[in-house]
Amino acid sequence: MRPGPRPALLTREPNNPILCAADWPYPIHTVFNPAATRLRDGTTLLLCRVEDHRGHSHLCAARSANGVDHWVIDAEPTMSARPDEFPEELWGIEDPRITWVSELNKYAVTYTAFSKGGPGVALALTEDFRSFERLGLVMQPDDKDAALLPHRIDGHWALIHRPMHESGAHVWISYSPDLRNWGGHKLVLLARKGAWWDANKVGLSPPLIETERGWLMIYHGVRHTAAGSLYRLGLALLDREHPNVCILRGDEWVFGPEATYEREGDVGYVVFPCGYTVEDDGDTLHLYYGAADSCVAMARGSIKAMLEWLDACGSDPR
Ligand code: BMA
Repeated sequence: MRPGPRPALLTREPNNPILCAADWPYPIHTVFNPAATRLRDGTTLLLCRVEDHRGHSHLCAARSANGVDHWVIDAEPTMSARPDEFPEELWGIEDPRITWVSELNKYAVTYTAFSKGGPGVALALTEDFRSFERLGLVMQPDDKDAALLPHRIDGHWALIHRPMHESGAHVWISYSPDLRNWGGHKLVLLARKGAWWDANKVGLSPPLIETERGWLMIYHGVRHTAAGSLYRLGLALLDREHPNVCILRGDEWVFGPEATYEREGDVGYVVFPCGYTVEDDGDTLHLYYGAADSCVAMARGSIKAMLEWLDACGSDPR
């Protein structure tokens, strides 16, 4: 055990929550679990999951110069479910993640498409967050928490995702030559067992963060209790050339629901990030997360400090 107080690797923005339903230009029930990216001009774009009064979700973009306030929200849904052409979207589209793919000069948006067959992973490409080219379901149900890596690994695209299995919900990676056909499936991160905070169910939170040391993964772990589920965040590091290999994993969670807006809402005790941006210093992370499935909040962290924490407190799970 390491002596001293737990380091605060993520610090909440004092003005949290930064976005809520009352901010929306049209009637909505809740807004949460946003994807994030910085556009070429430095603007922060959040692609938020918005739940309507049927309980169905769509995606809506909010833009801000500083990534904290003065959000300009699209006047209408930015990306709505289109169940007529894509039946897998019958009950809505949820929890997007954005990856800038320089080879394609496009953003890849992975999201959960929800329908009678369960939640599956869908992929769309966009240049401007106004029109979207759908590639359809890339991972069949039950599967979610997916993000594309920003470039090919050994000639193949790579997708992190989280299929469900009776042995637990673990993080996997799959490879594709063309973004349509996927194979080479490999297990990346196992949910632990028993009393652990990340027992039985883990999943990728925002897309992987590429560093010189490897791919930094912020993942969520779910603890089932008599009162419900507790969603917390942990850290792992994946090998740079072989992202299926986890080289370091922390034992302790680094962020969990503490603030009132994280503990009270439609689904209390949930922090659920789907996106981050990196400031101009190349190190300061803005982590955007849904709080209690009800609003959007932000926390700041340092990539360097997270890697140092993994060096000090993590271990090689192999
Ligand atoms: C997960 C996802 C998230 C949600 C979380 C807590 O399974 O569906 O969208 O925030 O549960 O309800």
